[in-house]
Amino acid sequence: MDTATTLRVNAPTLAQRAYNIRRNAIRMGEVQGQGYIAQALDISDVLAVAYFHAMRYRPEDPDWEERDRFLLSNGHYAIALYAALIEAGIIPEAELETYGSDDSRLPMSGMASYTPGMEMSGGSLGLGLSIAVGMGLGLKRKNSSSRVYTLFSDGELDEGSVWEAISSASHYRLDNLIAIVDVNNQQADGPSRQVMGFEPLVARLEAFGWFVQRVDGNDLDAVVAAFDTARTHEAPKPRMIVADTLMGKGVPFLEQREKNHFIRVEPHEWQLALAALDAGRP
Ligand SMILES: Cc1ncc(C[n+]2csc(CCOP(=O)(O)OP(=O)(O)O)c2C)c(N)n1
Ligand SMILES: [Mg+2]
Repeated sequence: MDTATTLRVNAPTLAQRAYNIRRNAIRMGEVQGQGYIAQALDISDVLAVAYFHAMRYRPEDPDWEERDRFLLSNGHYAIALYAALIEAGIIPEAELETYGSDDSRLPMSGMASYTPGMEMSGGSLGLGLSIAVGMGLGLKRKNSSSRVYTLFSDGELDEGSVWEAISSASHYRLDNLIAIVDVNNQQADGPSRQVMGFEPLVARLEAFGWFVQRVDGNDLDAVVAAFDTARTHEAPKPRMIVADTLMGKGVPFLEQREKNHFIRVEPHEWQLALAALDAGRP
């Protein structure tokens, strides 16, 4: 067995990566005692596939020109992205303890100027897709083979700017753009479909000229297949992955909690959350 083969055999599986991302997020949540934990748990499988299967980047050089870009539009999911960036070795694990504190590089809402690997500041919702369109266009004009990945949330589908970006991405035939929308059916004011209905989402996006796949965003095999197809599909269209997810995924008592948008967890519950996650450890 050569060295490369040995490394591959010993590399953590995607399921282990997703577990580690969830664990990092819970540990950061404990530092503040509250936060967007349920979203971090629902999107960890997608982030594991993005960072450990699909994307091209150099952990030791986050600004490497040839990297694929990952734009987090829903800035309140920063805790999830930090958890993935720590697992990817872009941010040292020790910084986890500083989450949300003064002078930390890990503020509660993502700031591109503070955090290595954070490509945009996304606290004001509805902007990421527009920025991704501009970046995708710019990369094409430079004849770059880098791709732009962007994650946004179902609550952002309420915003007109998102639909403008959806129009312009297909107008410019941005086949280097892969967008993922987290359909967890939750937003600040209640269940997303009740606040502002968006179904039939696949048909709508297809009508706007996108290549669309819809998957269970917590089924790693399905997510891998969707990312692979998004990368290799030949139509000159932007690609959307509609990921249906379960808030709190992996921690049963958080999966069942109502009003999961922003949770406060009692001090003793963090250890229970880690224990519940451990019970399903891959
Ligand atoms: C432009 C803008 N409007 C309102 C907010 C306040 N806000 C923060 S998170 C959020 C909910 C957005 O929906 P979603 O991301 O689907 O919620 P989640 O799935 O995280 O519960 C809102 C309205 C904001 N950050 N930006
Ligand atoms: Mg949501």
